[in-house]
Amino acid sequence: MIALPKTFILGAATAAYQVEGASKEDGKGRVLWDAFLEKEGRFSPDPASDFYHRYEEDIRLAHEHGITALRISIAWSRIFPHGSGEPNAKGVEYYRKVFETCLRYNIEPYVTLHHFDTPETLFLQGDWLNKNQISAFEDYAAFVFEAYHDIVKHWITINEPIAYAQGQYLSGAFPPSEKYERLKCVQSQHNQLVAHSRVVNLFKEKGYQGEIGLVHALTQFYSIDQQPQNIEATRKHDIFMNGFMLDATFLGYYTDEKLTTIKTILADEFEQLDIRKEELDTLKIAAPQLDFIGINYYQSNWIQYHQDESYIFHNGTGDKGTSVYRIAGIGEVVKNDKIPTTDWDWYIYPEGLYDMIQRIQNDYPNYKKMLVTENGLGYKDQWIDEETPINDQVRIDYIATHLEAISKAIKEGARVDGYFVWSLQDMFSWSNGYNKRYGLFYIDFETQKRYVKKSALWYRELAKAIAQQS
Ligand code: BGP
Repeated sequence: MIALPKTFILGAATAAYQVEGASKEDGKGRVLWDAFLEKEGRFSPDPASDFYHRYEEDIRLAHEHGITALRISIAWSRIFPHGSGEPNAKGVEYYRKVFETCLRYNIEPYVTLHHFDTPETLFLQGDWLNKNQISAFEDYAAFVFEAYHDIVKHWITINEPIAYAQGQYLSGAFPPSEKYERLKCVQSQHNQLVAHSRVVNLFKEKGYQGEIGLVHALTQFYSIDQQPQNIEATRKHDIFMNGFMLDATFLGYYTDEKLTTIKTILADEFEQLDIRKEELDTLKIAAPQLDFIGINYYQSNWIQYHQDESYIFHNGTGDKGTSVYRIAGIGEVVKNDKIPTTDWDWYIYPEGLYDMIQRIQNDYPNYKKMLVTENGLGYKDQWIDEETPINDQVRIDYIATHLEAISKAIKEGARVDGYFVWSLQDMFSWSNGYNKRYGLFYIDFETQKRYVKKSALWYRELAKAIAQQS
């Protein structure tokens, strides 16, 4: 058995827009994705895995397979269809039923307030680039805390500020599909960190019971070789994607090293970066009050120097070997033939998770605890027939080796309290659609029937073994 403490939380993760479907039901407002997906015409967010109607079955299945914690996000646009104004009673009632169902099945809900789904009205006004969204987010959070603080004790403000900003303004895979806009990417990160901090401070001021954290997508970067310019490109890449946000999260300010590097990357545009004194004060108050950090770790990347034009090709189809990622003045992701990849060109490297945990321990010794809030394998699972269990041994190997990396870090003194596999069930993937499956449970998207995968059975045995330790 993988050595994990008896108290280790074995959970699973979901996100509202990816599982719920029902995107136009019961007064839900539109989000940034609706028009984008309609226009693209590649795939639809409806019915996704129809969690909106089938949550009871999914929560029961989770319970039956040893899961004791579930990451669920609230769709802001179900509560406030336009981001602010009058709350939508049906949305408020829906999430109460979902959280009550979790508790009935002894599952602790970990609730995310923003998981890539800004209401359309706010998106059209600039999304996180518009500082007014920060107050709207705070008002929404205040309402939601009041509505559910009696039953929800674990909160996550924002899911992956960098991945959202990166998708929107660098790779263009997320609406509004802008590319290579480095300034916007940094500005969005900063504004999200301010919004996060305001909500942490509010939660603590009000004295709610429970914990509040922030989830970061953390990719581990390694230099492709020992050439100084590649080592330097890796350092820059890391600051752009990880270090800038980690400073704000744990220290409550940006260190000179981070700001100087961002200045080098943004060059002339740096002057336009809008970071205000009162915002820095807010970060400073929030940092020591943060109860946990969630790490979403999927992959590591190998980097080399790149000074020419930016060019990104997003492999959103699973055609192996098609990804290209080069950002002028930051670095280029290069091929490393020694490391296996998924069909979407994500490097499978559990050591990177271990290194990331160690890095947080070393660089930010004031952290209180870490949770791995997402980790899992995107795979083209094959359904054979009703009788044959879906054999996803590759997913089991992926999860097991990453849990081994966590186990090693814990043994060496890191405080990592839990693991949430991405994902509970197959669902819709933002820029990839439905053929990139991550679930412990297979969904037939035509019939919406659920099938247990081998990984779910393995997860159940692991949960048992952890719980039965003396
Ligand atoms: C994270 C997101 C999830 C999920 C996951 C897998 O960045 O928080 O919502 O989608 O990545 O990514 P993808 O669906 O692109 O494979």
